[in-house]
Amino acid sequence: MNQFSESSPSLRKSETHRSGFVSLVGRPNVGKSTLLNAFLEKKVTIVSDKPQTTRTEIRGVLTGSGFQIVFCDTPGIHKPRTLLGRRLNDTARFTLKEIDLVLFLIEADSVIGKGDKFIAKSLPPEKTVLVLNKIDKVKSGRILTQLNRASEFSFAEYFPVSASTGEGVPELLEHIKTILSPGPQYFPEGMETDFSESFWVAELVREQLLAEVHDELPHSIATRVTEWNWPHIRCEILVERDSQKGIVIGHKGQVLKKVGIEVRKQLQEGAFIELVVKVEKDWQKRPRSLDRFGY
Ligand SMILES: Nc1nc2c(ncn2[C@@H]2O[C@H](COP(=O)(O)OP(=O)(O)OP(=O)(O)O)[C@@H](O)[C@H]2O)c(=O)[nH]1
Ligand SMILES: [Mg+2]
Repeated sequence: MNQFSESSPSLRKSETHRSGFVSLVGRPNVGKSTLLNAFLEKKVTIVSDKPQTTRTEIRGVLTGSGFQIVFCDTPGIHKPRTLLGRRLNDTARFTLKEIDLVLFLIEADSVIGKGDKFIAKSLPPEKTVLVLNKIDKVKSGRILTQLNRASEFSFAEYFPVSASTGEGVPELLEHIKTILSPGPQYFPEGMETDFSESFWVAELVREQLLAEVHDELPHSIATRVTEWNWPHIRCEILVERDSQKGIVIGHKGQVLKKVGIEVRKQLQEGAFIELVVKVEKDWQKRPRSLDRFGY
C-alpha cells in the first residue's frame, strides 16, 4: 500500500528529480532481503537461512541528491503447499505491477532450476535485470558459467553481486540510477520504510525464532505485537500445534529468553518485551488467521 497518494502534499514534482519503483524477485532464500539491506546500508528487512522468511511486501526507500528509489522486497516465489504459500506468491506477483525495474535474483552456487525458469517466464524482459547473487561462495569460472547459462533468459542486463560482502552492489545501484525517469519524491526525506514500529518488532522476534528452530517449524510461526505501551511491548508468537509450543519456549524458557535479549539489543534502550506463545491450529491454512497477520 502506498502511504502517499497523488494528492499528498509530500509528493513533490520537479523537472529534475528522478525516481522509480524497483522490485526484488526470486525463489525463496536467494538473498533478496539481504540485497535490500545492502542497498540501504541498513537493516530494514529481516533475513534468515530458512526459506519464506519475507511474508509481506517490504519497502526500503533510498533517497539521494535529486533521486529516490523505492525498493520492494517480496516473498520468494515457490510451489505452494498451503494457503499461506499461495498468498506469499500472490504478494510477490502483485508487487510486479506498475514497477519500473525488476531485479531477478538467482544464486551463483546452485543450478538454475525449474523454479528460477518458472519465475523468469513471468517477468518483463526489457525491464528485468538478472542479479547473480552469492558470488562470494564460488570461484570466478563458476560465475561466468552461471551468467552464460542465465543469458538464455534474454533479460536487459546481468550483474554478479554478493549481497553479503557488498561486492558488485555499488555498480548495480549505479545502473539502477541510470534507468530512473523524471518523477516525484514519493517518500519524505529521512523515511526509509513504510511500516510501523510494532510490525518491525514482530518481525525481529520472528527473525530470532527462525534462527533457533528447524524443519517445518519456521513456516508454522507467526508473530504480532498486541500491546505497545512503551517501554512495555507484548508480542504474541503463534504456532500451529501444542508440540511446537514447547520447542519455541525452550527448556526452562531458554529459547524465548534468548530471543528477547537479541531483539532488545536492536531496539531503543529500555524496551521490555513480553513474549507470549499461543497455539492456533493450522493457521497457515485459514484465511481469517492470515488476514489477521497481514499475509
Ligand atoms: N554467502 C552469501 N550468503 C548470502 C548472500 N545473500 C544472502 N545470503 C544468505 O542467504 C540466506 C537467505 O537470505 P535472505 O536475504 O533471507 O533471502 P530471501 O531471498 O530474502 O529469502 P525469502 O525471504 O525466504 O524469500 C541468508 O542466510 C543470507 O545470509 C550472499 O551474497 N552471500
Ligand atoms: Mg526475504
